[in-house]
Amino acid sequence: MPQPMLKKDAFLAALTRQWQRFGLSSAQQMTQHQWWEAVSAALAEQLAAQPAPAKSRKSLRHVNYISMEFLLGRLTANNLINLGWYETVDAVLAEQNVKLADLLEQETDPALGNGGLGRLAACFLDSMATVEQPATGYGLNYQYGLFRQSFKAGHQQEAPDNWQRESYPWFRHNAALAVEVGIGGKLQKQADGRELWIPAFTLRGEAWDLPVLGFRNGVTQPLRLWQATHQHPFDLNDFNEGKFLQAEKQGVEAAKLTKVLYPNDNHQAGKRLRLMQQYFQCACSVADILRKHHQAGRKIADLPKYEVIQLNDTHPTIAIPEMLRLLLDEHQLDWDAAWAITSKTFAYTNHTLMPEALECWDEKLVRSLLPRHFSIIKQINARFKQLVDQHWPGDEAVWAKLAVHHSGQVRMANLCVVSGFAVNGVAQLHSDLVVKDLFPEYHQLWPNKFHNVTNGVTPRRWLKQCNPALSSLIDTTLKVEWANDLDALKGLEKYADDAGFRQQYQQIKRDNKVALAHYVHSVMGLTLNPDAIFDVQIKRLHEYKRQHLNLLHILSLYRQLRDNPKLDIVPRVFLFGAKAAPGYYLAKNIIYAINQVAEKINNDPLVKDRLKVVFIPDYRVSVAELMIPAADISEQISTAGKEASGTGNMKLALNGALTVGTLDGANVEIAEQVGEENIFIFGNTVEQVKALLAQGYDPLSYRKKDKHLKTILDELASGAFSGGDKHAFDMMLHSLLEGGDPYLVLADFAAYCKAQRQVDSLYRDRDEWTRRTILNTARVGMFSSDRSIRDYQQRIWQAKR
Ligand code: HBZ
Repeated sequence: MPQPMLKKDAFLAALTRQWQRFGLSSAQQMTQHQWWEAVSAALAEQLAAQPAPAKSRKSLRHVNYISMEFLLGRLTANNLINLGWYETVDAVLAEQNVKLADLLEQETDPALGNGGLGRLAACFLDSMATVEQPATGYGLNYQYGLFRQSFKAGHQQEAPDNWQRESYPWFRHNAALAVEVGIGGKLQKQADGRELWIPAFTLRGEAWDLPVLGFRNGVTQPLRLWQATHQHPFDLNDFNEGKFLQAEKQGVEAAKLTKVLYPNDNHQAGKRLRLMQQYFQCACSVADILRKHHQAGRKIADLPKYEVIQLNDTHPTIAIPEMLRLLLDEHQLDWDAAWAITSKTFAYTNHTLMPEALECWDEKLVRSLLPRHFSIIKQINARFKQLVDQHWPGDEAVWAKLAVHHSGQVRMANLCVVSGFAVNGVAQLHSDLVVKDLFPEYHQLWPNKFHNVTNGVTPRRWLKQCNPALSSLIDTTLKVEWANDLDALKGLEKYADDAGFRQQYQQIKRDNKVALAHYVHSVMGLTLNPDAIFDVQIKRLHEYKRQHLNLLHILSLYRQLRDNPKLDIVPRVFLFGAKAAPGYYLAKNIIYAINQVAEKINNDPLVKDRLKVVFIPDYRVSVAELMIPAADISEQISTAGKEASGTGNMKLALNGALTVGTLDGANVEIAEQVGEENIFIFGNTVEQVKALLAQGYDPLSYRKKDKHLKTILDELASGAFSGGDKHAFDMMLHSLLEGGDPYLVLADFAAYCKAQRQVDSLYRDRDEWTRRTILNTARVGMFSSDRSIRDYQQRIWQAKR
């Protein structure tokens, strides 16, 4: 269906209601922030007033995408673009002397996610709406999103991110959809043998909906974020008995539940409140799914015909026993019937192989919070044991590996594999490793359960919105709509050899670099040379992502410049953006090291602007939107086998950065697409990493062999970058050396430096460089999340079962 046009008069009337609501007497009295709020609220109102689109003729299963995280980024600009209303609103506001682009800067990013996993969920919502896959996103409405980051003397500081959800104009509170959720308590055996759960207390989940808009197709679908409140303002019994404070207590506890997003990525902390969050979200979401199914007049046994529940990693796994509980205890189905429904409804996406990120919960914790669920999990486990016993009779070692409940732990990934109909990894290499290294025995049992769906990114936000100049060059060159058909970018290939096109493409990149330089100057007071190579590493800070490998290369260049002040290198600006989990001290130490090295290099007159090191504080979606279009180099340098996919790699290549990367995650597929001559691949492969570790990898031998490397490492330990403090970087250095260098930084150092020399030499040939960047843009169409969603449809959601 075509997107309805914005009715200008109705929009203006809605805008008037907004400034009146602020108690003002004219639009001109609004602050910039009020303008943003008023425009957004007026748009939300216009959107809600649109006629509901005719039901799609396609009989697709409805997808329920449950995720603890949705890293949305600003919505107003994105919604304007998807609605096709940007130009109209821009013109209407210009008549009032207001610049739309300026007021869009007023929006605080809704940062309800940590990194890749949360951002992927946001891209997938956008794509499901665009490809007309009926879907509901289910998440939590955190009061505080991911912490704000600043640096104090080079150290990361965290501050709470109160993003003002109370006044976020895109929210619609749907009071009728509230759900009651019980927690804790005990089980009572009934006369008929059934177990009755008597929860200790009940919470209320309120539904707060954000609209998810397809690209100019009239589709709006909900992202439903649950917010916890107490069930009743007061327990009147307690109140009447004079226990005034206790009467309020339950409410205080409830509000805690959705107060804050846990800031860990790829690490499980095992906290009680986190499990409560998970259960609260799942209970609300499953209840909502069943409510809708029931309201549509459908039979419970038909649930899998109409609904799929896609679990974004194991965080929402508890939805599985919750579904079984409702079918058994509320719908009074027997086990086989309940299991038949559940096991055809759930599908699970794995995002990591790292052992410390695989969720296991202490059985005592599970039992105390969710006694009925624990009992159901034991039942799943017992039944599954029979199957394992048939296949591996008497093999205790296999059972110890495959069990869902074992050694006092509940293993969420195992629960997902055993109870779901599909499991997928997020890039080909990763999906292969999921089968080979993580779940080989499960694969023997159910070979058809395992799939790959390579990640993707939405071209609406990650090209059209963040890089308007390049987008309009592509528009005028291709003269077709590419934003919902990214393969169309192939049409740019032939322009790689067109000098006029190259010149325009290069000019756009330079303008984007100037824009980023302005931002860096405004927040950090640093001046950047837009003719330098902008070398960008943006992602969470993690040992396996190896920001410290990047740092060692920077130190190598700095050493070379001091050894030979006339050294001819292309000027480079190294840009970092990364948050470290607050309790991840080694990651924080790496941030500190980068900042200290930056301070020294940026102030050394000998360097003469040939090197700059910039750690941009508070990296977030809106900062990514500035950095990605300005990047020349995309650093994707994780230890092979550790990065499940990566998605920043796709965004950067799409915007014409050349990748320096290992054969890890989706880098492998990016290399296949763009061609090996258009990417800088280096370092040990997965097999080589395994072999090195098997033969007893010794980082100290690399330091011994490589004098230059030794000099750099010694200088870090000398206090030269830390005001004489020889221990400032002990944690990082210990990990790299005596700590055994678990991520093989030293083993890849020489190859990395070599790849960087190739970058330097290629950049001198501006034509050839630009040619290759154009080929990157032209050839990464498959990394549109629209393609990922179609893969999910074909392989998982709509596949014959
Ligand atoms: O998911 C990331 C992967 O590291 C990355 O390779 C992949 O591209 C991306 C999307 O598939 N994983 C995460 O971002 N993981 C988390 O953020 C996370 C958050 C909370 C946890 C565990 C992991 O408890």
